[in-house]
Parts: sequence; structure tokens; C-alpha cells
Amino acid sequence: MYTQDQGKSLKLNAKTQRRKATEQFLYLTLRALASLRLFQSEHSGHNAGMHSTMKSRNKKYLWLFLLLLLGIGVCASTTYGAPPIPSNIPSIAPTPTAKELIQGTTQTRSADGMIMVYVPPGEFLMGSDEADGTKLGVRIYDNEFPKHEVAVSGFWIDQTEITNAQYDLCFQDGHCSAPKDFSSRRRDSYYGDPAFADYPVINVTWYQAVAYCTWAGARLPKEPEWAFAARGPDSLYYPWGNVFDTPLANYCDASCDMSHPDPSMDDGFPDTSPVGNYPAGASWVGALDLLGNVWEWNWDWHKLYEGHEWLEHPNNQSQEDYRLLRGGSWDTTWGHARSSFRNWYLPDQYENSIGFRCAQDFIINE
Ligand SMILES: [Ca+2]
Ligand SMILES: [Ca+2]
Repeated sequence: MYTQDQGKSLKLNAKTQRRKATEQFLYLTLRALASLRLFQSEHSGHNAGMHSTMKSRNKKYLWLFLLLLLGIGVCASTTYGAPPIPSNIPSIAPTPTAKELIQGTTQTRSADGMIMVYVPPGEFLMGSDEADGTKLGVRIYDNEFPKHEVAVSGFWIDQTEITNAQYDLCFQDGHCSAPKDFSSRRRDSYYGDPAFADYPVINVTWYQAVAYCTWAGARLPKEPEWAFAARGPDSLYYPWGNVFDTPLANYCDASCDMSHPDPSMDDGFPDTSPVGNYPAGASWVGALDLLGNVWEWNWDWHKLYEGHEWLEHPNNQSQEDYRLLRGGSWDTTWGHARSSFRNWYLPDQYENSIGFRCAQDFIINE
């Protein structure tokens, strides 16, 4: 990228070059003339044969002199013929590459005003092993094995879950169908009620989530993307770290009216909470509520990771009938509220604990 200061500097360099070329031209001309005069004075007074040789040599030097003048002229014209450098050179914004963007970079999506955070490319460990279960004091399920390394390309992910207000933009635009139910666990009026505009949309199927993200110019996150946004290169157990010790997410705390509340914790909400309500629970890239509030549809079918088979199959249906859900919700027990926990639902099912967020490829415009 050129700046105006750099343009002035280049102009000065061009002037210096022209001055040096002129000086060189004059110097060489004077030297050539001096050579001719010296030659004539050295050979004056010799015999006729010698005069004939001298004439021949004089011609030869004359031709050399003319060739020299021609060469200097070409050089000078090349120098003088260089196009002038404009004083106002326009700035050309560089196109960022995936490596130049850093975690914490954001962009705003025009369709719904969603802030997207950049997740740089990297590698992490997806899944869990028995040692993780022992360390956390939780059960590790069949579909979390084996713990394995995964490489992820750079991409964008929504900073928060999609809100009721955002989903309504798509509905009003005629692209999205209405949620299957307008209530929440404890609220008869939820979707469409201004009091809950910035709460996560719920009661939407996988198909409805796909339709929304498509309308917004995005897509659902793939499982490795979601997991990398939550765990980061250090493969953390929770978005904020490795210890679940403070109310950093909305899960089934003491106020939860399900069968498995955690009496030791008060996160302030027995039902959904406004999106982004726990900034201290942000993941390494600044994504909020990856853990808790509402389950989030992933793009992928629910499959076992390669290298593992069901030891205790949970039902008789094919695992590939289901789509993945990640992150837990307001109704999730703390033992399941982990970044590696994998839930699954049929794609046309919906619940008052299920929502979603979108992701987007990082595209280099070259
Ligand atoms: Ca809660
Ligand atoms: Ca969530």
C-alpha cells in the first residue's frame, strides 16, 4: 500500500536519477572529445602512410563516439521517459488472509445484525476419555469416545444464540416458519412478546434452524467448528476454563424445576436467560452461552467418532436418524453441561430448551 509520503519520496528519487544521468552524459562526452584531441596531437607530423592509418583510426573512434552518444541517448530517454509518479497515489486496502486475522476479530451480519466472532484455524482434542471423567467426577458417554485430534480451518461463528427478535425478522421476511410453540418452560407468552425479544428463540426444528441461517447468508456450525469455538486449542472442558465453580452459564441450577437441580448454585434463571448474560463465561474467541441457556443444533448427523462402537446403545433407532445438539441448556444437569457432551434429536423435533446459532466460512476475496 502506497502512502502520500512514500509517493513524494519516489518523486525525489526520480529527480536524483535524472540529474545523475545528465552528469554522466556530460562527463562521457567530454572524455570522448578529449580522447580525440589527444590522439590527433600524438600523431601529428607523421608520414603519409601513417596519416592513412590515422584517418582510419579516427573514423573508428568517431563511430565509437557516435555509438556512445546513441547509448547515452537511449539511457537518458529511458530515464526521462519514465511516467511521472502521481502525488496522490490511492491507498489499496490489503485483503486479510486467515492467518492475519486474530481471535477476537468481529464482523456484523447485515441480515440480522448478529456479531460474528472469528475463530482462527487450529487443532484441538475433540471428545473425552476416561481420565477426563475421573478428573471431573462425571460419566463419559459412548458417543464421546475416543478423544482425538481435529484440525479446523478459520471461520466465523455467531457471538450469541439467535434471539426471538432476530428470528422474527426472518419470519416477517417470509423465509422462516414460526416456532412450533410460542411459550417457554415458565412463560405462556414468549416468542413475539417484546419482553423476551433478546432471549434465545426456542421450539425450532433443525430444518427451521437451517432455513434461518440460509436466509441470513450463513449456515449451521459443523460439530468440530462448534467444539473448537467452545474448547479452543487447549481443549478446555468448559468455554471459560477447566473448572465449573461459579455461575458462568445458565444450566439446571437450584431454581431449576426439573428432576436434577444443582442446589449448590444460583445462576439467576430457572428458564431461558437473555443471550450474552454471562460475559465472564465467554469462550476463547468471545462467543457467549456456548454452554447453557439453550441447546444448539449442529449441522452434523449424530454418529460415533471413528474407532468406537456402542457399548450401551441408547435406543433402537439408527444413530444417523438424528442431528447433533451441543452445549446443554437451562434444563441440563451440571454433569452434562460440558463442551464435549453430545446430545441428539430427530431433525423435526423441537423443545423449549433447543435453539441454535449460525456460522460462516472465512472467504478470502482474491
Ligand atoms: Ca438456570
Ligand atoms: Ca447455548
